[in-house]
Amino acid sequence: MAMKQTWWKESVIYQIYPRSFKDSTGDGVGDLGGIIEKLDYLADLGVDILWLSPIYKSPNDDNGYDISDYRNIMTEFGQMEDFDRMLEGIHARGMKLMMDLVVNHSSDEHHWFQESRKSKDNPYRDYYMWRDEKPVSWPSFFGGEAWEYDEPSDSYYLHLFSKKQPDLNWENPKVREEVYSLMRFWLDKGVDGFRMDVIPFISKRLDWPEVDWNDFPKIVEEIYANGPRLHEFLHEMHNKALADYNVTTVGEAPGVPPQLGNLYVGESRKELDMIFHFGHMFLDWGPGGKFDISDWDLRDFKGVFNEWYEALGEEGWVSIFLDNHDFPRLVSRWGNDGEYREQSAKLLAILLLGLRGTPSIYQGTEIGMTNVAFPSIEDYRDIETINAWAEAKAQGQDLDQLLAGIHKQGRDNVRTPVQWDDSANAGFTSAEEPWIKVNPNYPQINAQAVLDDQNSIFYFYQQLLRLRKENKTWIYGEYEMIDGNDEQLYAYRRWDEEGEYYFYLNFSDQDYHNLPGPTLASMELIIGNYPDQSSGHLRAWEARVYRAK
Ligand code: TEU
Repeated sequence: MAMKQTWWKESVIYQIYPRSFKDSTGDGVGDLGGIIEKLDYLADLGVDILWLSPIYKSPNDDNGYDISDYRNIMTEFGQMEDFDRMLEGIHARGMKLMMDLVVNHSSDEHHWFQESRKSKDNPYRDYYMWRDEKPVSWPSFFGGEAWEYDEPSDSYYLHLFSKKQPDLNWENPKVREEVYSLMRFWLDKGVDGFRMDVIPFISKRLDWPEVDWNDFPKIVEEIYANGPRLHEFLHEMHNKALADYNVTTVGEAPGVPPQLGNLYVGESRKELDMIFHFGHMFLDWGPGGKFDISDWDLRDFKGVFNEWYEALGEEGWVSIFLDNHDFPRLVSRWGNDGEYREQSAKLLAILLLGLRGTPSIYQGTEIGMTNVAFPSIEDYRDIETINAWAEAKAQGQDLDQLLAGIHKQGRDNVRTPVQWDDSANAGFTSAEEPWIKVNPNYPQINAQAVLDDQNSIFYFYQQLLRLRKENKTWIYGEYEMIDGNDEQLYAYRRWDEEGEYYFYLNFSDQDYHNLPGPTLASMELIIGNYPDQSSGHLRAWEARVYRAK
């Protein structure tokens, strides 16, 4: 069966975290005006779809992932006029806009919840998940219990994330109609699609099973995600909100194993176009969770991509990401952000754009931004980090060790302001203090510096984006790992009737000899990350792509 060809498979996504992108008003917080200022920069890079983390009204308990009004813009980000101007600017440059849709939960400050909590007979009561008795104990993502006691009606509500993010009750048809209606509101304004936050969680297990708090990934997969009515809801959403528009969707899919993938994105299912799969995101979590550092192994990393490729076949599609606003900087996590920062950033660029799937580039990746290590907890802003700290402190745990974990895995690693130039606060804001400190490495690592250097990471991305566009083999071609699952090398072949490409990526500070595949001399070099590419072996973090003649 031939794979269906379509625009969103051929596109590249660029994710903007608006709070940290660019401040145009001088209040220390990024905003829509800042995005407008940088549209030429993004068009020049060559990306197709801008995905914006939430820009709706929000009290910002979780930086906008707690929405109090789905039809208005967050005060610090601007007004609806700014939104309209931004959308026009995006379309004028031939790009598209993807909004973040956060409908597993709302903010507790949304008027639905304000009503809902008033009394058991309030018309909005069933918009959320309420229980009269203390329910079975479930862990929340941000620490503590997922059930919260609420005084006014003497009962408990569910919040898988913070207690200011109550979970919506999708069993209630009125809730579903509200969601479809707000989706149509934005689609009618002309947006081109949605990235759907924790969408596999919307159908709850109403038998409320007991869980083992020590195995969080298992709870996510078996209890929180993939609930009994999930696919019925997604199908209904497709019919009632999406089918009439030429738009695209990508579901954030933690807890979805490869064998369930095509239930979400199989073409015949009419649910979602793509999902972000998560297997590789947990490889370096220890038994104590994300801040419990453990090593990752390239063989497992490759295994994740191999399994998804096999599981989806010609039937479904994924979006490929190596970092986003929730996970460490890709070069700090999968590369070497010290001596080989440039080389490893370019190697990862090749991987991101050279697998089968729609690549998603997180802001700042194109300039080689890295993790940050703030010396004090006072400098951190993320609710997940702050809650973990408070919990560890209360339990008398080793706080130095936790800080080391935060340096490696904390979400603020990717939320420091984008480094535009070497002026104060990296040119992000004219305010004295941005909402979160700038990474102190901005004098060396910034957009101005990469734009001034023809060999920079930025232009490498630009070149790769062009290559992917010009070579459909890079997009639709088949994929096969050819390195025998080596622990240092990731080598694979992509091919179709138009061509055959060999990708070689040396994930190591050591040289790599004896490359698998045809002799290098028999092939044509397409791109590589070292200036001189004639050597018969790969040097530290060297990556090359060849075309077979
Ligand atoms: O993330 C969901 C999710 O699974 C993350 O909580 C992830 O596991 C975690 O960040 C790892 O530490 C989405 C959003 O992307 C995230 O920013 C939100 O905080 C969360 O949902 C709640 O809306």
